[in-house]
Amino acid sequence: MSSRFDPVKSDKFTFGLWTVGNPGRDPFGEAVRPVVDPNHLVRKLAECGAYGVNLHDNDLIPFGASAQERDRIVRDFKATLKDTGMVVPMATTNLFSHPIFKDGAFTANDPKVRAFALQKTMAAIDLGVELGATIYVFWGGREGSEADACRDVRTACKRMRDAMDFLCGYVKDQRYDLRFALEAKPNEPRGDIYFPTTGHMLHFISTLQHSEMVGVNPEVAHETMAGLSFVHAVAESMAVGKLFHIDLNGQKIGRYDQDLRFGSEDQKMAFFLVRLLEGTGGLPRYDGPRHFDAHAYRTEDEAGVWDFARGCMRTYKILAARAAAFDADPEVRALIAETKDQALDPLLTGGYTVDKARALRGLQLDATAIARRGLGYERLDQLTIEHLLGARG
Ligand code: GLT
Ligand code: MN
Ligand code: MN
Repeated sequence: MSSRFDPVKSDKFTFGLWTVGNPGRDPFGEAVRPVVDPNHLVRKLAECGAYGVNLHDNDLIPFGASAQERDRIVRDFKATLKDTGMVVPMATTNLFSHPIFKDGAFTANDPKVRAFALQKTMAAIDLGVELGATIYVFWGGREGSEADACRDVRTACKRMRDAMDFLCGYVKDQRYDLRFALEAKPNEPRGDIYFPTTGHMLHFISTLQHSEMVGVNPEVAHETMAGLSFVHAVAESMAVGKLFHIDLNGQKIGRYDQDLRFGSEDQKMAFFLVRLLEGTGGLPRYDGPRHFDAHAYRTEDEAGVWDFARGCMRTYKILAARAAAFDADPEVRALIAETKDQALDPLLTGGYTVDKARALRGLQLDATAIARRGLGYERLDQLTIEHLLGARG
């Protein structure tokens, strides 16, 4: 039986090949599921109602494959995409699995490693564009250190900037319709990863030669690992027009990168996140793909993987419905209605003028009276909880 929460293509839900294809290996144990053919994953995702699939170069093309092998794999994969109506909105490079990247890729001390990383990324960009990607993600999992004496962090920053400037130039030179999205993570697999949060990335982007084509790809788990508010990170990225892509999953604070089913942890955060992305609060919505970068519990067989995938998408849609009901609730609207003041508002926007400064100095503001007023946020938060738990709306 279908329900209104079952995903459909227009929801724009996507999964990485590495997510539903994750065989469940962890630092303490072997794989618990077989490695599955990417074409099968695409067919099953399409059946589940997904819109698209994302990939690293080596999720599809084995490392070191010959040119003929590559072309055959790409031909078959394109046929599967066509058959299923699935798209590839995002692609990325695996710059972390091969031992050559043990000291980093773009920031490694050995120039040969940095050259190899650029060479591999140019080829992976060509592959992504050939499959239709318009977003290219950079997650620098190995760009970091344990023995900090190995390089000055400023040197690492410069190397990262050189790599981004070069690759932006490559994309422009090829006339590709492709934008970059940088993904932060505080640690794991390195002791400390450079540019550990979305905030660091946003500033780094402002230092690039072609900053207009570079944005961020924040991930729930990564910002939560850093103890930060994911919703704030996403909103601040949107506020400066830099939310180019998003990695949705679940994470308990203070743990290793869990990449759990979306909405399986911290439902209040997930509620505010979906509300933000869907724009039910009134500001513009995010219209890019809703990408789940998560994987099924290690306890699952293949059937459990598809339960996991459907679960991510259904929870998103359930939260979207809850957010819409919340923002339509008259009591909520009354509590968060913006206070308008025709005299003051013009003084508080649009920057400095001498006249504004004079007017502000002359205002009679009764701090004690203003401070006495309660704001009703206890009631507002309780309404949030009641909507979230389905007791209202
Ligand atoms: C890896 C990582 C993810 C990144 C992927 C893109 S690879 O699975 O844990 O967070 O988004 O490189
Ligand atoms: Mn991710
Ligand atoms: Mn993660």
